[in-house]
Amino acid sequence: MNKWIIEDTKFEVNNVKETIFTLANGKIGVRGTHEELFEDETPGTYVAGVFDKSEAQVKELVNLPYFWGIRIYIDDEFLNPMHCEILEYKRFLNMKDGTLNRCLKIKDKKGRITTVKSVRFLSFKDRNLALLRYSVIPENYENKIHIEHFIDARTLNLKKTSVDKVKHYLIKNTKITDEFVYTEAHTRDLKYIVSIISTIVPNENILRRNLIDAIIQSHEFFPEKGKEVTIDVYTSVISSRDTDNLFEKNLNLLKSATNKGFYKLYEEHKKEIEKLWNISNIEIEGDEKADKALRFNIFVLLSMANPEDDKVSLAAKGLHGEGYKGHVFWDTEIYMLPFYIYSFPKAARAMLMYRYHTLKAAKENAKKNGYKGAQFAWESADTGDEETPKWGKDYYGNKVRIWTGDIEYHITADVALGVVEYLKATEDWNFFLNYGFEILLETARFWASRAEYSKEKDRYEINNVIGPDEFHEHVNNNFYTNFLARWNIIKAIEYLNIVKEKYPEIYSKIKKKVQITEDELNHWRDVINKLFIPWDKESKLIEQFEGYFMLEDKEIKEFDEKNMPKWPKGVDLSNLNKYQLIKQPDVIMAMFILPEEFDDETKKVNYEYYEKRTMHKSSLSPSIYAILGLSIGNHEKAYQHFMRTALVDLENNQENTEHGIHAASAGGTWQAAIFGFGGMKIKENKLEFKPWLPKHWKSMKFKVIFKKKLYSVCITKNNVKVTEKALF
Ligand code: IFM
Repeated sequence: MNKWIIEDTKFEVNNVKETIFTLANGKIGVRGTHEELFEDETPGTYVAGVFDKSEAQVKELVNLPYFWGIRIYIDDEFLNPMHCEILEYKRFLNMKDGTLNRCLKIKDKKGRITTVKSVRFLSFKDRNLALLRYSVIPENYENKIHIEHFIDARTLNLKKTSVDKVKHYLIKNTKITDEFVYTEAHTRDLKYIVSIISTIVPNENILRRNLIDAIIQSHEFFPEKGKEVTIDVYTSVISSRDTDNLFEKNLNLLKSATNKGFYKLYEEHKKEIEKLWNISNIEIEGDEKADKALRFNIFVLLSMANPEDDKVSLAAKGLHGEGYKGHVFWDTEIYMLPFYIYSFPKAARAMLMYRYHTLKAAKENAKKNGYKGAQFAWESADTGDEETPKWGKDYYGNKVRIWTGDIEYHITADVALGVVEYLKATEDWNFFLNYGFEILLETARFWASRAEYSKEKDRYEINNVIGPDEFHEHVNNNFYTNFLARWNIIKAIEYLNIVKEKYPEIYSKIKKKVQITEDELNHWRDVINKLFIPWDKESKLIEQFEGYFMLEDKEIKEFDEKNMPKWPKGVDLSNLNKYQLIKQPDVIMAMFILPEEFDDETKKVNYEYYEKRTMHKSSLSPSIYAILGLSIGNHEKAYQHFMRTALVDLENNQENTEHGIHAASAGGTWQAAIFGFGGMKIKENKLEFKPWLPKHWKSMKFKVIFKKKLYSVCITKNNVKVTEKALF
């Protein structure tokens, strides 16, 4: 088993594989459809940050023209592989160099045998560049062959749905010359422009045409029997997010790419991706399945980030599909950010800068809802405005109101947590003092205004919320929300004191900018002291929210063939509010995030209670149980949860991988490896490791960047070896 290769051996249309074989470089994402683009495939071409609304409920990441289309004609007759006998087929994603490769040998109805080979990549060096090499071998005939490259502008968002499909762009300014084809997709109401320019090498014998919904450039060959003919398709994609001067800029980019040539571009790309792997690769010796699955999740994480663009962040489904419409959730800060903090801090900073750039929208959001400070949107797109759709479907397919955008407030504290975690591990005070601090203060201010004072109980409460467990809506005093809200205010005051002492000038500047008064700080202190946290320290068991323990109790007893929980008998899926069953960790989530705040016994008691009631209906769930399980010594289950999260897409265990990758689960998988099995944490400003490896694991090796230094860690059964390495 090659540990860098994800293989496909069955030639078919399969929307799940399209997600798994997606290539993305943080700027562009292209789903792994076959080059021919078959009828039932769901092609997806996305550019980070390019959104549009038009008839959709909310803004969506636009599905742009598909630029990697190829068709072969033998004597002007289309050779459709779907109508041929498949003699050989292999497609593989090479995670090491970020290429998608395919080899297909087919026999058509006339007995002609043709081998077609392709390799494609999105450059990690020049993120605008997309390269495709396509070769044809007429194995047993000598006829005229056309290899046609097409850019398909028929793409739609949510193509397979009956009512939600939307065409988000119009094609304009198309130019066809002897040298290239050029086109622009103009998004309909947000007016982003995406410019696509493409050419074929060799550039002789090429016919270029503009059809109604496609541009084609085709190359005519007369090859000898058994002789391979090849074209290289160079495509450059930029958008009005990059420049105003789209045509000239893109033409120059294309020219410089063709001057370098395919091989040099590949080498440059490979060098960049190798640099990333040199830091982020994790090796597990003794468990090939876990080793490869973990690597795939890291590959996904590497594919999504662009350290050069701080006005976009990571979507819940990556650049890999249209699930959740390309929106950014708490998934980024809580699940994915730690990977970047410890392996790719520049990308982590860019993600946090996205929150800084959307702070204005978060402040407006708070104001609109009657609060102070900054309330980050539950789902956000380009501007940071709230983009959660109001309507969705329940488990029976019935139309239901979605309340998360209105009342799933905890994201505001999650963003603040991301800022603090980043600072702790990087000591990037420049970021903190100029941007992060303001986020921390404005989010604390939000919580202080969101907490309602009950005179009767002489306490603050946060009522009518949704916590991380989204089965329960409109609950009062959700443990996670209240705990994190209080933490957020405590941290803001703590850092105010640190900044006051260490950076007095910045302190005065910020105090003025944010306009914090002593009265306000006194109010914050009052909220810290009196915010109700539903935690009975005697029993150790924490109630997820007020009234949770009164709900009907149904424990999970059965699991399906993918080892995922089955609904207990008799559960009404349209009224999950009434059971203690939960979708994903909530109390346990707080313990994962702030582990120092809970003793081992409390963690154990709560883990045992909630684990039996967690349906893992969100892919965000298993990784947290893996990590918590390890911290309390529940090793066997921890491994099971780790494999669930690591295989979420490779085995499609949530049964929705076709809609895009589970990006948070990818981050959670990394965290389960490093914080869980590796037992890594920051203690007294230093890294500490308390590992535990499953019986069959011989070793786990990884690297992390901590406070601008690179450390290589090798964990075996009886030893942890940490070595400092040079950081380039
Ligand atoms: O943010 C998550 C949420 O926690 C559960 N539902 C899916 C969202 C996006 O991944």
